[in-house]
Amino acid sequence: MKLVKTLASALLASVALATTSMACEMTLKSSDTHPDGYPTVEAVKHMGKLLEERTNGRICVEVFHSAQLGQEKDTIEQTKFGVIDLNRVSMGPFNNLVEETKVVSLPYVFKGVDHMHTVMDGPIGADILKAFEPHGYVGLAFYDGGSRSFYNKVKPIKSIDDLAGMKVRVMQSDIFVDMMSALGANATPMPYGEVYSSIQTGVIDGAENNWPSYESSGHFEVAGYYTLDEHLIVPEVLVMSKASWDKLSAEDQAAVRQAAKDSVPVMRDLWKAREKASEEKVRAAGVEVVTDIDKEPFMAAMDSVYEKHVTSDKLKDLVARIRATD
Ligand code: GTR
Repeated sequence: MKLVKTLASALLASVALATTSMACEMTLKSSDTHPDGYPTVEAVKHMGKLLEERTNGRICVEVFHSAQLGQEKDTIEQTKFGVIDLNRVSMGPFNNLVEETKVVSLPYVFKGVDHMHTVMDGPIGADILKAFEPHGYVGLAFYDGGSRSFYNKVKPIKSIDDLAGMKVRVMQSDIFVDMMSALGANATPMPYGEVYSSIQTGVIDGAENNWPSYESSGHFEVAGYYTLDEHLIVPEVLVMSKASWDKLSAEDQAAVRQAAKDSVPVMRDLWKAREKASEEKVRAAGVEVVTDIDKEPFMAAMDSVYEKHVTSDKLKDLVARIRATD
């Protein structure tokens, strides 16, 4: 009897599985470095749900979270070749590939998160999304990445002087390396997934990120000083492989674009809630947070970064347009 029951439930389970996979003619593979439940992961899942509903279950999305498909820089390459269909990454690791992404990765380029939203939701954002296409990607939507601040395990950073000689991990882009040099620190570009152990073993003293990443990565456990200098507000982007995109009908392409667009407000709500929850968790864990930091000297130190990286007319124009946006 027990065997019959087991066989029957196994049969039912396989029928259920077959029904789900049969319904999806196409399953788009999506990558994210963050764990399940993180706002970016949930936003892409939401996008997938919308797409599945709107295509009567023909097109589905499967999100591979927690860097299951690799670290961001590698997944960006795989996305170009269509091995990965969708990818949610920071714009930082795209800097050396898509020039236009550099402008939104410049320190203090935005006046705040609201300003970033206005810029990215408007014509400048539309131009940056389009800029991905000649490089093998279709830019679909921008997500929030909050503002990034420094954390380390040595001492509270209360002024630029405290950063002198510190070894700080940055995302893999020359802008961030030069940003750290301008602040008198030693930049160590490395993949996100290596940061925790590198702080633990002393390869680096600290890194920089937003509240949700500082919390979800566990970095706060090994680097207990966080200074809210908010030097970067780098939006995140959801791209699709141009190779995968070209396999879709015009109608399905429009459905993908719309579903991605519709996931943005959902992401922003999730983000706001997660920022608060992460801050609470980190503070409760006893992290020392420096809030009364004078940002002026940090901003002033960035001139050299702009001089070095904003050289083409295209980038100069984009920066000017961002600055002219209220
Ligand atoms: C996070 C961002 C990730 C990744 C990470 C990093 O804030 O969401 O996409 O870029 O930072 O520092 O590498």
